[in-house]
Amino acid sequence: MKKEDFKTCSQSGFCQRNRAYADDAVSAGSGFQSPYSIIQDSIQFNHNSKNSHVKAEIENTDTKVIFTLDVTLLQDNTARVRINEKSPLKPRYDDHAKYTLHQDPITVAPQHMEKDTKTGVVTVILDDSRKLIITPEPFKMAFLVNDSPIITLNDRGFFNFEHLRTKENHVPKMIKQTNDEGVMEEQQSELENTMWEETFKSWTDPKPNGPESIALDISFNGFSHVYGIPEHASSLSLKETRGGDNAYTEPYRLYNTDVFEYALDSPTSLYGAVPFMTAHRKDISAGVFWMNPSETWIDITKDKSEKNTIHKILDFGKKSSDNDDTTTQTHWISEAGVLDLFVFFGPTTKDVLRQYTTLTGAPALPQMFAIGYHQCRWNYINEKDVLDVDSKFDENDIPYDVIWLDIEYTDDKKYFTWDQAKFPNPIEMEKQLDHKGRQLVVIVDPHIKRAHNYRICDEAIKDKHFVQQPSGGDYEAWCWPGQSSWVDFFNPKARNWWKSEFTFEKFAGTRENVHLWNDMNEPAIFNGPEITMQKEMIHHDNWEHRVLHNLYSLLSHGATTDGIRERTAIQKRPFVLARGFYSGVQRYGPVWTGDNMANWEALTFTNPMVLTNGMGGVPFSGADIPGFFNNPTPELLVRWYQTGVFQPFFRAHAHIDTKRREPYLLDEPHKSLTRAAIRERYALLPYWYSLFYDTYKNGTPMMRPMFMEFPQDENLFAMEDQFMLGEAILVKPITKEDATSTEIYFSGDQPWYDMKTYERTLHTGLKTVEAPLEKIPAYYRGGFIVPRRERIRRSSAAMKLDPFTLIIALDRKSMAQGTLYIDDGETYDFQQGSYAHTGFYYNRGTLNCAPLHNDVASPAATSFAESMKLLRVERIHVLGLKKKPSHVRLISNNDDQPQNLPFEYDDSNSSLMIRDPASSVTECGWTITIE
Ligand code: NBV
Repeated sequence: MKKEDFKTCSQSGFCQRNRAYADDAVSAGSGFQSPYSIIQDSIQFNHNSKNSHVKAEIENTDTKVIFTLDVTLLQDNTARVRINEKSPLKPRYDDHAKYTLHQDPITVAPQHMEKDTKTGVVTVILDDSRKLIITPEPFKMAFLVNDSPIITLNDRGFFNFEHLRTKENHVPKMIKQTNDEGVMEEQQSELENTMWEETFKSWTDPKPNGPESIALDISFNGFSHVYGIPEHASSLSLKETRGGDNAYTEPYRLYNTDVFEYALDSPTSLYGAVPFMTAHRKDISAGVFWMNPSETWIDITKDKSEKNTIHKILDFGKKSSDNDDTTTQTHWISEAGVLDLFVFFGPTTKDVLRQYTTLTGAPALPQMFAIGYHQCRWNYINEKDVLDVDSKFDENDIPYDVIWLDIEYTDDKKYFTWDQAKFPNPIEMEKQLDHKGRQLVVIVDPHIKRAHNYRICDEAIKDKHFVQQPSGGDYEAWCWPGQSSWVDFFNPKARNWWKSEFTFEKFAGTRENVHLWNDMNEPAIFNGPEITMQKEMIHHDNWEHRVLHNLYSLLSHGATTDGIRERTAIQKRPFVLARGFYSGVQRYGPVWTGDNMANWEALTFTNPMVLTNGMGGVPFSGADIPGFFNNPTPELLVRWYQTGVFQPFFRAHAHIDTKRREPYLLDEPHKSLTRAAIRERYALLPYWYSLFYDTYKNGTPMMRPMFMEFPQDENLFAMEDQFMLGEAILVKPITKEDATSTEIYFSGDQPWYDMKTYERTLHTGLKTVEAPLEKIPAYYRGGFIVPRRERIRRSSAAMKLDPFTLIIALDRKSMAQGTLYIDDGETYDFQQGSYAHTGFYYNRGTLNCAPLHNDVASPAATSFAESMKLLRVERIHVLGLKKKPSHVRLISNNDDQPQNLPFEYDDSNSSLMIRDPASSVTECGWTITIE
């Protein structure tokens, strides 16, 4: 990475000012008091049966500027805190909510609200265990559970809201300094140098609005670990950034950028930004969402000292017995906009994620093909190449679902066109893929080549669809096509125009099995500051790029997704991959971790990065397999595929300068091992798809940190090299060269079963296990049932009517349960009830199932179940069955004559295999007994 191309905090004026503000507060110690106080007479309760606001005015007692405070309670243990200038010189950007939130948040009334007439302290009681307290002088807020403040705002007094001002009215900050002659004199602080203009490398940002940043400290009291705020190539449990063990020296930054050969283990910003953080400790989790799309920096420190100040000042009394004495203190610093903060009370990590996705939108349920294997390369050079690759997969019995075309398919990087020489008849090529149930993905970037007689460019110029320069006229800069302009997705007309470009008439050469890839949507600009757009450029309604930068990624992705959805009469769930992203992206589609390297360190970082995306409400993500830049060794390639099997987005991709590395090109044993890994992914598709459905319903990521399943086990709070896939599978990918064994940490007191040998492990704590190259250390968790499909096919489409295998991993009491979700795999009919959701229950020798559909008697549910009733279980493996049964019988509701089922029992691993019970997975009138 070229570090010098990207700013440090001290090279970013507002970050430097706010860090200095914090330093002043800390060094003044008890002599410091935040100048922000609530004007007590201004406190109002607007209260009715549906909603209630606590409104008040906050005064900066130094500058006398007045701010408005608006606190609301929302459904599902969520609170919102908004602060804006009361009378700003001009409006501050507050349009972010309409793009970020999926709908207007639903407010609820508190149990009780009161104001202490003497102190002005406001107490809002949510329920018997939760409340929030607002203290007026100085302004602070605390969110309490069982009288213990879990989250506190402005505890350290770093709240700083730079009001809009004119240069003439600005009162510069002066500091006393000794000059060269040793005389004390007053000088302007050097922080003043970047208030009205700021230079980085050859770029000068004219900053027409001057300083307008917002900062606040948020403390997580009694929490040693915080997670989330993707995207960084960093650890799962976030590191300290201002002193401490193994700390970074820079804050975590959220500013969407295209960082060439990005550094690992670093807080520098990458392509995406989600300002959502969760804290977890043994007894509780809680979270915050700092909804601000401008450049943002977050400092993290861990205070291991006694009680934090809010305890001392307000004496909230008892601390929860389960917390430790560490408080994780965070300092959020954004360049512009308003303060718009959500606090989630949890109490579990899964609750926090549900609360966050209720606001920002449910993760989209993808089409089935999207979770199969994707084969990409920069570039498959022509139609023949595409079809050759396609048939090589078949010749080598390797399943795959999607082949991808990178930028070279276009005519001179003019998106929505084809290079006629290389792709004279794309429709025919697509039909041939379709014939095998396969898909094509093509890339379309948001930069548009400035070229005459290029319809897209001509229309965009004519209708003013491009981002503008401050002086007027289209913004132009350099990108893949050469001189380019950028679509202004904030302009509703431009958005609609963009959407319409994906119709089959307009995007000639595409048909239904063609899907989309949005790259470079940070936006990446070759000759822009930090490889992106100058902050002074102008979007619709005259907003500077500065105030909305991170939203650009979200809106471009959203417009493409809408276009793809709307191009067919019967809507299909769109598939659009994007690189840049912001909160809410989960509504649209997957993201990937960008241009990684083909080396072991990069493979290692895929786990914390993808886990962190999940903790940031972005469950569908993955990394380029087996590393984008450079050529992987065959061993690295195999290990990367084995890892990718268990990560949500499973795509191989390669830089244009790399050697071809499609799995069938490998020598043995690497070819067979890679084939086996891909087949394992396909076998697990029913489980994956069922997990995606749960994620759509609840926001819980499919690939999740260990602590999410074992929240009480502190040994797991920073564990990132092993993870859970749903509740039922534990994975420890091998990310070290030459490894033949690895250590796995088994949590809980239930057995685990090796996914290949079915060998049972009853162990708590670390254990060394074998991990030769052919082995992916992965385990079924006792107590769970996993549905699989074992027949080997060429794509997921070909598996649609295949029967299932159930893996029943018994817990210590010989019980287990699991679910299977099925629908048509492509349309939105499931939202009308056309799906089957089946729970399987095993209880000491008896297996049966029950529908989990929320309206099981509805015509949609019954007709779907009826249409799919022939989908059957063809095999059952019961793991951890202590002794060989004498009979296995199937009892059907319609037929009282039990039927004996053939079975085999394996003494060596205590597993039972039941052959062809033929029981339906959508109609549950059957029981299997093991006697
Ligand atoms: O479109 C070319 C590449 C693409 O293959 C890659 O996946 C993106 O992350 N793109 C970036 C542009 C430049 C890469 C150096």
